[in-house]
Formats: sequence, C-alpha cells, structure tokens
Amino acid sequence: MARTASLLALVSAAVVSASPLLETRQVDCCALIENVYPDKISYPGSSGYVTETGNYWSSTCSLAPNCYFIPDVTAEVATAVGLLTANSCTFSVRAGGHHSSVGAAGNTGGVTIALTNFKQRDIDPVNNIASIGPGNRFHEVYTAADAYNKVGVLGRYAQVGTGLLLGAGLSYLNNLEGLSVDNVVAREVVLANGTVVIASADSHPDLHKALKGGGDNFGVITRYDIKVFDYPETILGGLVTYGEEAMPFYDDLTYHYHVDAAVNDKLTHILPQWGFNGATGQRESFTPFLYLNQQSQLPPSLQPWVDIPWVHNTIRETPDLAPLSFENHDGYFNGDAQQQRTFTIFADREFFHEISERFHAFAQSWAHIEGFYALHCKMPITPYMVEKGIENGGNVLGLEGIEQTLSIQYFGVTAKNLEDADELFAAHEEFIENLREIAREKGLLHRYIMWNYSAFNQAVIDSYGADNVAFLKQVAEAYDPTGAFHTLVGGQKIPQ
Ligand SMILES: Cc1cc2nc3c(=O)[nH]c(=O)nc-3n(C[C@H](O)[C@H](O)[C@H](O)COP(=O)(O)OP(=O)(O)OC[C@H]3O[C@@H](n4cnc5c(N)ncnc54)[C@H](O)[C@@H]3O)c2cc1C
Ligand SMILES: *[C@@H]1O[C@H](CO)[C@@H](O)[C@H](O)[C@H]1NC(C)=O
Ligand SMILES: CC(=O)N[C@H]1CO[C@H](CO)[C@@H](O)[C@@H]1O
Repeated sequence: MARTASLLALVSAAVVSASPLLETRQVDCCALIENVYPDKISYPGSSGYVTETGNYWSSTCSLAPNCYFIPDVTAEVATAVGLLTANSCTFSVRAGGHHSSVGAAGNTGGVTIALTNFKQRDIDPVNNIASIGPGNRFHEVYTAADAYNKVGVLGRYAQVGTGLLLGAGLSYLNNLEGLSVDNVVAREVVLANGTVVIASADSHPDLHKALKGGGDNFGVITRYDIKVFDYPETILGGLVTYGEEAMPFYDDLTYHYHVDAAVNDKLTHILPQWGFNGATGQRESFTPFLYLNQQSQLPPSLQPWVDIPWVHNTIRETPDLAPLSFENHDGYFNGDAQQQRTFTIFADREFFHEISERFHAFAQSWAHIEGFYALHCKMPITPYMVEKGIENGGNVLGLEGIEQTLSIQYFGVTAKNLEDADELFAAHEEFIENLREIAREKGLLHRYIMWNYSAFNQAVIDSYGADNVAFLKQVAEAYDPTGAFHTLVGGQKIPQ
C-alpha cells in the first residue's frame, strides 16, 4: 500500500515538474527521504500513517501530511532535516503529540517527522542524569528512574511527551527544583543544515540557554539529558476527587497553596484544577497530590485539602511515581477537539474566586455542545523556582525579579465534534482575552505566557520580553542562518 502510494506520488511529482506553467520546480519532499530510507516513510493508507495520525491528543492537530518520516537514530534525522531544508520543504516535528496548537507538531501537505521510536532512557545513577529520547512518554521515564528511586522534573501525566522539556514544564518537583527546562543539562540537537551538536553549559551555551523556553525554533532535539533526584523508599501521593460541594472552598485552598505551602513546604506538590462536565452540568476536580517524604500522614501544609468534602481519595504511601502518572492521566484520551489558552497573574485570593466564577458561567453556557468539557487549573511559579532557574544558568522566559508567587492560569475547552470547534474556540478566545484585560486592569497581570498551555495565536515568545526576544533572534541567526525553522516549520515562532 505504501509502495503504491509512493509510486503514485513520484509519478505525479514528475508530471508536475514537467509542467511549463509552474515557475518553481516542485520537489517531492517525501520521495527525497524515501530514496535514502525507503522503510521509514509512511504514506496515507498505510498502518504507520494511521497510527501516527492517531498520536495527537487533540483531533484538531491530526492533519494530513503527505507522509510521516519515522526515524530510529539521530543520523537519520540529520540526513532528513538537511534534505528538507535544502529543498525548502515544509515539515513538522512531533514528540508526544500533546500540544493542542494546530500546526505546531503537524502539517497538511508536508512531511511530519514522528520521533516515536526515540525511546532511549538510560539512567546514570552515579551522576544523577537520565538520557532520554524525545519519543518517550513520561510514564516511561518515570518507570526507568523509579527503578533507582530517582525522579526527574517531568510532567505529571503518563502519556504526555517530551515537548514539555522545551517549554517550561510544571512538575511534581517544581517547588524544590524549579521548572523542567531548567533541569535539562544537555540536549542533542540536529540543526537546520543537518549538523548535530550538543547544547549544554559547556558546549554551545547560547543555544543551550535559548532552548530553555525557545522551543522548536532552533533544531530537532534527539536526546535530552535531565537531572534526576533521589527520593525516599516511599513517598505520599495520589488523587483526590471533589464534587460541587468542595468548590466554595477550593480557591481559598489554591491560594493558600500558592503563597504558603509551595513556598514554605517545598516537598509538596498539588495541581489545583477543576473541570465542568457538560453532560452532568456539574463541576468536579481530580487533584493530583505528592509529598516527597517517607511518612504515612499528610503534613499539616496539605491537611486542609482533606478537611473539605471529598468524594474519593487515593493518597497513599507508594514506592514509585509511574503509577501516579497513569492515575492522573486516566480520563484524558486522544481524539476530541481541544483548545487550551493561558495567561499569568500574581496570585490573588479574591481574583482566584472571580476567575473561577466567570469561567464556570462561561462553561455553563456551552454545556449543550456534545462532549463539552471545560478545564481550569491554577499553578504556582514561586520566586524560589525562578531563582533555581538562574542558579541553573538562566533561561529565556523572562520571569526574573518576581517577588510574589505567580499563577499560571490554564483554560481548556473540549468538544466531541470538529464542527462545534470553530465557534467554541472563538468564544473561548474572546472570553480569555477579556479575562486577561480584567487582570491587567486590576494590576495583577504578568506578561508571561507559558508555551506549554498556549494556543497557536498567543504571542508566547513576545511575552518573554524584548531582551530575551533579541537574544533568541541572535541565536537563531547563528544556528539557523537561512531561517528554515522560521519559515518551513510551524508552531510558536520568534517575532521578527
Ligand atoms: C493531559 C495533559 C497533561 C499535561 N500535563 C502537563 C504537565 O504536568 N506539565 C506541563 O508542563 N505541561 C503539561 N501538559 C502540556 C504539555 O507540556 C505540552 O502539551 C507539551 O508540549 C507536550 O509535549 P509533546 O511532546 O507531547 O507534544 P508535541 O505536540 O509532540 O510537541 C509540542 C511542540 O514541541 C515541538 N517538539 C516536540 N519535540 C520536539 C523535538 N524533539 N525537537 C523539536 N521540536 C519538538 C513540536 O514541534 C511542537 O511544536 C499537559 C498536556 C496534556 C494534554
Ligand atoms: C551548519 O550550521 C552550523 C550553524 O550555523 C555551522 O556552524 C556549520 O558550519 C554548518 N555546517 C555546514 C556543513 O555547513
Ligand atoms: C508541545 C509543546 O508545545 N511543548 C512546548 C512546551 O514549551 C516549549 C517552549 O517553551 C516548546 O518548545 C514546546 O514545544
């Protein structure tokens, strides 16, 4: 099947390029790679193509590339990227496929490089480094490190991919060790011209810093070396489920977590979030908890969370983190239409309540859409986390100098059907932009927009501030002088 399709593609390409009407020669970008790696290209109709198309969390991101290129080793990525950029071919890079930004990790009519087979996960227990391939999902990395009672600063959901290590990265270990990007010590990067470099504090340090927030503007990452940390024989962790009865108390606890527990008891981690389920018309919350210490009882800093009415509570002593990541991920599946948007504020008790009330009212007005779900999270970035980043060499996120805890505000909406998505997503955008204005008027807005929770049309890199944008431009000019990652690859781009 793949072969027939590719033959057809070659034939039609030949016909097209012979046409005198076309000013530019059309290159068959898939065939370019297929000539070198015939077994690693999947065309529409093949099982490989179908599988890769299903590897996106949001159905809006499952586009129709002419082919997927599914390499196994770095040298193959390097050859392919060199060919693609030399021939001005549109291409995308996909790791775990969990970003909801359309066109960031996929395209229509181009080549999508699926890093699915990059499954390296080697733990160096002496130097406390995990070397991980971009094709891993977080549960795989947790499992590998669990074997040594070690843990990295990773995402909290089992199936999410390593793209998070480019963005910022909210994790169980944030309060103690800072953001995920700041805990990557080295990356193997395939540059636009196919050259492979290591970016670290000692090797191409400018690229290393740029990649801590600069995302997919510089190359294809084929390996991440991340720090791992020891944890005790057991830790406390689990998920607490709440219903409507808990909602009146929830934002007070969330505020308390931002300004007190996350600051003063750094072994804690909570992901405060609630969802509105269109089918039931009710709010619910599945809140992940972690306490990185060997003890059987919750510490006083977390006790208030179980003093309010809860429905189900799985917090227990556990020797491993991987099961927690699966438990968190339960209920998140691929295939619905998703849009997430985000902005950042300074933590404020009253405004926390107001935001929840407003988003709840918005969600209720969309309950009639099939499969409607609205998810809202409030996640802290403490001054200590920012200091950790500076200690680790600095990043380009522009968070330096905060004196109070920031709160990343996440808003996601889900629809079953793509037909409902346009209208819903437009209303969602309007709602969030309005809310952001209210935050600005109250003097609570921080400019930062976290890449990992952003929508395609939110100006992420701009939000890092002029100095960081200028730095990123300079690094892009040095490592991608022809601007291939700017013009040929979609996603969040450095403003020009
Ligand atoms: C259910 C769920 C839970 C989540 N939980 C968390 C969480 O706990 N903490 C958190 O911080 N975020 C979380 N996120 C957000 C998540 O971090 C982002 O969606 C992240 O981008 C996912 O990475 P990915 O590899 O799965 O995505 P992809 O869509 O594959 O990639 C995202 C972007 O990165 C680029 N990219 C990926 N890999 C490479 C590479 N190797 N080289 C070059 N470019 C690359 C892609 O081109 C794309 O633009 C969650 C998202 C979901 C849906
Ligand atoms: C590839 O690009 C890098 C970064 O611009 C450059 O240092 C290197 O010399 C280039 N290699 C070749 C073979 O052109
Ligand atoms: C999937 C995704 O978009 N992940 C992003 C997380 O944030 C970094 C940069 O800040 C992006 O490069 C990643 O693409």
